[in-house]
Amino acid sequence: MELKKEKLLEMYRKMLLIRNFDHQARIMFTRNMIRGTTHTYLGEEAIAVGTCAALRNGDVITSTHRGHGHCLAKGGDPKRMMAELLGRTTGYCKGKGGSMHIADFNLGILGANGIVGGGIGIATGAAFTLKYLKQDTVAICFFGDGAINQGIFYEVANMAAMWELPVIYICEDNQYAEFSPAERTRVLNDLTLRGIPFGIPSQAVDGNDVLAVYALVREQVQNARKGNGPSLIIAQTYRLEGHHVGDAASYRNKAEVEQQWKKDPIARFKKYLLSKEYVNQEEVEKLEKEAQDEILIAVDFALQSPVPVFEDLLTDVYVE
Ligand SMILES: Cc1ncc(C[n+]2csc(CCOP(=O)(O)OP(=O)(O)O)c2C)c(N)n1
Repeated sequence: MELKKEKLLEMYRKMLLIRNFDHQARIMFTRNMIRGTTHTYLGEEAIAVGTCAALRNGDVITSTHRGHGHCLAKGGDPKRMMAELLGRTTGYCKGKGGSMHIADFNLGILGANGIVGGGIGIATGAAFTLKYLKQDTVAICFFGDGAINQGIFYEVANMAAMWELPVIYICEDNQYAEFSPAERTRVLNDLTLRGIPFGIPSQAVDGNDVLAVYALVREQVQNARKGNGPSLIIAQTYRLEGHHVGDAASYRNKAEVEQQWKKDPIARFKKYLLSKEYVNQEEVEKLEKEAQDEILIAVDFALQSPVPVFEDLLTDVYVE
């Protein structure tokens, strides 16, 4: 499938934004500037970016505790996201959510979620609403390979299939659920089997290949728009860092991680863009510098923004 140069470069730019965002978040965490923690999306950028590139306005997503990756891919503003991470009032949730709770309904970002599997029911409910309102838009549900073991997936999968809801479940199979490797959390390694009992078309894709992700998601989105119901995509990838920024990941060996770095989705896409002459070395470096600068501007914006005042502790956190 041939994509226009502008689209390809926009995809690369988004992947770079996510990588730089993670880099700055890690730095700020080590300087004790982030309360709690944050979970980097390092190595998984191709999934969020490939997926969101196949969407259009009106399509919605639900996300995970690695939410900033999905939100940036969907068009989220790095400034407001960084401000949220640092607990500032200019953040998406006025500084009360952190990276695990970013939402922007205007962009169709229905929320990142600290509850493992929490987005699965929300995306399915959103898909029901879209169908009920006779929209030809879809809901995308990002979740991890740990989350596919949660009961909620099996509760909603049957309903989604039965009612032919326009939802695409995208399982980011990064081989770990917190500190547990895949072989300790599943008997059958092939997660596409999880959709089969519900009659949900299920396919695996190389989650480090942004164009492969784009192609498969696009196909399934088109199916869903036509009313053909849900699908499950298992995007195979690897979490290049610890579970969260404070986790040194000493439970896995160096050789395994080094091997996986060779499949870095960003390096791979860059090589593709250069080899097909969509960009030359100078242009690619310019793009990289621009992404770096955009995130540094976001850091400055966040640091200059105020923290919430005590009097606002209870505003916006519940509905009367
Ligand atoms: C319901 C629930 N159980 C446990 C946790 C603690 N927890 C946070 S992330 C995580 C692992 C999730 O693994 P996975 O779904 O594979 O996502 P990944 O971290 O690999 O992206 C766990 C167990 C939680 N936040 N919510």
